[in-house]
Amino acid sequence: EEREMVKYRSFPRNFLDINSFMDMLVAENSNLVSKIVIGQSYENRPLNVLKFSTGANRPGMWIDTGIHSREWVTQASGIWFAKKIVTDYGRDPVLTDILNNYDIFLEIVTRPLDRMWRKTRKPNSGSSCVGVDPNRNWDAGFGGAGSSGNPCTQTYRGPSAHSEREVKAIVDFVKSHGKLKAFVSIHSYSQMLLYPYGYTSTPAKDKAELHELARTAVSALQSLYNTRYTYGSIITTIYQASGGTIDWTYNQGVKYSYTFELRDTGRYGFLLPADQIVPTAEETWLALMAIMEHTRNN
Ligand code: ING
Ligand code: ZN
Repeated sequence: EEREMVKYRSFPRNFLDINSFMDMLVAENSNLVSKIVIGQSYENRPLNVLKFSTGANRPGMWIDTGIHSREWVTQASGIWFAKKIVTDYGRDPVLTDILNNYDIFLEIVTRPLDRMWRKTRKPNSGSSCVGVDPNRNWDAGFGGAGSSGNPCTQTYRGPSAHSEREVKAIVDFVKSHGKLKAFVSIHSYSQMLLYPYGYTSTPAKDKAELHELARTAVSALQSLYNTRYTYGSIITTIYQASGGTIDWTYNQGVKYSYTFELRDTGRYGFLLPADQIVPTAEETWLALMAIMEHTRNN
């Protein structure tokens, strides 16, 4: 139990750190956790996903953190969730039942050195600016308003949908899995729980259910430290954004597609103080459990 914390006096942060954290978690819980590689990054690092599974051919639920690397509280929360899952399996009846019926996939994307980096690492031809926004690169309203064609902006959509290996790897995984029932992509900051759509103001066909579940999830989250979240569709709650992750997964038939924007609302923003990491992960877990429990029941 305490061994990781001895080795990691703080949270694992870089690729090698997170990779060894994953390997240790797998070694100590091999009945429950394995590490799968869904592709390679532009820098040829493996795109590792933790798979929590207690049986074959189960439907799945997906969680990703750190798709935008500067959103540091999200990768740290991902690590906390991984520990929480192995600790609570067999102890928490709801999580145990979820894992007896569903696999959970958790991708914790690792970070480049630049503290404020958001995009992928691929150079853009004809430009000195590097990278594509991995949350504008999906084939859902690709190229529309709320994304940019300029490689030097933070919301550059890339030359074509799924041009980025990091995006294409998840696309291929979602398609080949075929039975994902929930897809939660975790960003920061703004304290919001968002559901499709971002590229259009046409309501999602499951909007009423997604809205009600978001309400339940944010009230579970708030119950711990009174952290207040707003919730609603992307376009009505944060801003118009096209080519976003969960719009694509939702259009693929993954009904419970959500994006979190974790703490805070802007006081510290991406530079959230370290003493808020664990509280953020703890409260977010309550919302994730609400989403996973609802998914299991439906
Ligand atoms: N915010 C998200 C962004 O990529 C978002 C908001 C969520 C857009 C879901 C589209 C879909 O702009 C951050 N902080 O990255
Ligand atoms: Zn983000």
